[in-house]
Amino acid sequence: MNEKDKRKLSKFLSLLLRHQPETISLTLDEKGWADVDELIEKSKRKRKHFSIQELEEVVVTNDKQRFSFNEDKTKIRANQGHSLKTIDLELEAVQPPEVLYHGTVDKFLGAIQEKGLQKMNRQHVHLSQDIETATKVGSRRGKPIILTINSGEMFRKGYEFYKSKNGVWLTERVPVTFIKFKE
Ligand code: HQG
Repeated sequence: MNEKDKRKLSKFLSLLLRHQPETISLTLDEKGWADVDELIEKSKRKRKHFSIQELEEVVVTNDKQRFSFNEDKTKIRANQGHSLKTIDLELEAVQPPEVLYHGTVDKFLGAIQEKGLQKMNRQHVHLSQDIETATKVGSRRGKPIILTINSGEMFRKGYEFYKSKNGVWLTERVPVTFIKFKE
């Protein structure tokens, strides 16, 4: 598969496995798993043709490791990023590093200064372990602005943090007091 086709398939999988499985009448179980055969078959009906080998290639080579198979590769799910409210990824609360980062853009700063970081359409607020990753996340929307999050202090105050299988830090919300807006 060339890079373009891989990116296309990855986007299609994100749509189905995180946001709108109904696009192809795909069933996700409560933990977000879709049956691989059903996924391939129902995609085909919508003229999206791919083989199990191509699916495997996308899962293995994906730049952000967005997807996982179960042990016998009969099921697939997204590792994070869901907007579907009922999916439970069985994430375990873990202790975060002292600081985490969030990449955003200028136009959201006013609202963030007022309400803190909110999960918006997704299940969690997404935070990055390093500035480089946060910069990439912010750049999706324009000139990136990096917020520094006092995650250590949040943790000591009882806020829960989760780390997705692909290394994204997740939390319910970040109140303004734990956000440093300028270095
Ligand atoms: C902003 C990508 C107004 C927030 C990335 C962000 C990530 C607020 C946007 C993953 C706000 C939400 C998630 C508030 C937060 N008022 N705006 N109170 N609080 N915002 O896409 O973090 O490529 O849902 O700053 O790598 O940008 O999809 O979140 O700009 O891990 O795999 O509202 O998506 O991964 O946007 O990105 P998103 P995000 P994938």
